[in-house]
Amino acid sequence: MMDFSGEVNTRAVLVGAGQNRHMGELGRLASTLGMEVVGVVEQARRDNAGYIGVGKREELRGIVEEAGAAFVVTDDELTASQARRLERDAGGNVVDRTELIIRIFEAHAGDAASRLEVELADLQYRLPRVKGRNPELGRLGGGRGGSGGGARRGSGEQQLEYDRRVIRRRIETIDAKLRREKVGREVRGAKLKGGSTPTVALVGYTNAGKTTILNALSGAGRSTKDRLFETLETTTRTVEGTPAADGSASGPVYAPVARPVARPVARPDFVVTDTVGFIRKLPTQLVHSFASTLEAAHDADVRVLCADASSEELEDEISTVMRTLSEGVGKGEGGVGTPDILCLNKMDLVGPERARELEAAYPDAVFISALAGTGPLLDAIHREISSGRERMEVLIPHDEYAVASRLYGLAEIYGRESTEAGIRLDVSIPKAAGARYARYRVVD
Ligand SMILES: Nc1nc2c(ncn2[C@@H]2O[C@H](COP(=O)(O)OP(=O)(O)OP(=O)(O)O)[C@@H](O)[C@H]2O)c(=O)[nH]1
Ligand SMILES: [Mg+2]
Repeated sequence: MMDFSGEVNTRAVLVGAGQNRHMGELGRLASTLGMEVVGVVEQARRDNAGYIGVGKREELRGIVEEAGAAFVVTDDELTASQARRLERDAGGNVVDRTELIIRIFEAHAGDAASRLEVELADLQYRLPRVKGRNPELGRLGGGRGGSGGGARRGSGEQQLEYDRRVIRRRIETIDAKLRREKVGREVRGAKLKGGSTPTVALVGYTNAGKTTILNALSGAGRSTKDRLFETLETTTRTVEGTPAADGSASGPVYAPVARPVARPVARPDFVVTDTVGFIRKLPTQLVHSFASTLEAAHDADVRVLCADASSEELEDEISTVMRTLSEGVGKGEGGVGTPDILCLNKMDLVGPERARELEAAYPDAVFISALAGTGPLLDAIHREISSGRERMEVLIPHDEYAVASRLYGLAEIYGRESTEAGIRLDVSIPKAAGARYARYRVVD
């Protein structure tokens, strides 16, 4: 494995070919791994043999030598032969975009499951690229058995076959293990679904601020960093029902049903899930690392697409996320449902003119700065939650406080009055839970 830290030479030259180049992002990926970008070479046309044309490879060699670069980093995944040719002609250690992202995942993987997912991606990446110990030696070994073509088969090729077999076997073992874990997750998920607490999934491009939003909503202390793929596990936290803004939730506040108040005095709990960020040209080998992200998006009652409003590539980043949600990663399951809320974050970094542009371009979006507060997002989430809800008035006898406290967990409460017969509540609750409270319903 390569070591990008310490005293080693971390200088890298970036190379991009074809129309779909994103050198700024490639630079951020490289520096996330600790590389120092010392040069950029681009070509509008992609060369099949060596990624960039033969003349450009010459030019690249000059830049690599002059800068004393150790790495050449390409913006696309290369085949084994493209990488070999580029390395031969340009010098430096060729690292393609896929390997770069897999290495970042490897460096950031925190728990056993995500390490296993990354190992699988790494093996799948390496399988078609195994070079035997030294294939050239196979020719020298001479005819050890067999005739004709068989005469070429020497120790180099046998080693190659052996290496591939070992990799394939390890792939099968990990694949089986991850499959078993997925079934376990589904069973647990189905149990959770049995409850009526609404679920919210935060999805989006890497570095959009999803974890910062989760922390702001729930008071969790998950790590956030200005680097790509900081989060590699989905995490779920409860956001407790917000009490009334005026702090009078416990007092006798009551609004008549006939005159609905704009804001409920109490809101239900929900659970919010932070997920792994997406990126363009997402390596298909990482399909397992995104499985639980796609599951979370699929299972959620409310999907929030978080985006970095200050990004110059905002539109492209939103459409990358939309596409990944609908098509999946590699052979992964897509079609997980479209987002319910578009949340444009980091508005503190956006000037007033651009802000007006964004408001015109995304009229339904919620604009926040997660560092300053998530109020508008919280309102939007509760609005979405309520849309699957039913408004009713109930009277719960004083001795049935277990019923009342269960109701507090899932209801938006618009009015509350303590009467002799019990506590009278004007609530909105999930339609699915409506039947359970039918017998407390007050019909005037
Ligand atoms: N200025 C500003 N910075 C923000 C805001 N929200 C998040 N950030 C910063 O943006 C960086 C990325 O935030 P994260 O919450 O880690 O982003 P993420 O979407 O979870 O990223 P990944 O886990 O890598 O996919 C961090 O440095 C945050 O402090 C915001 O509203 N304004
Ligand atoms: Mg994160």
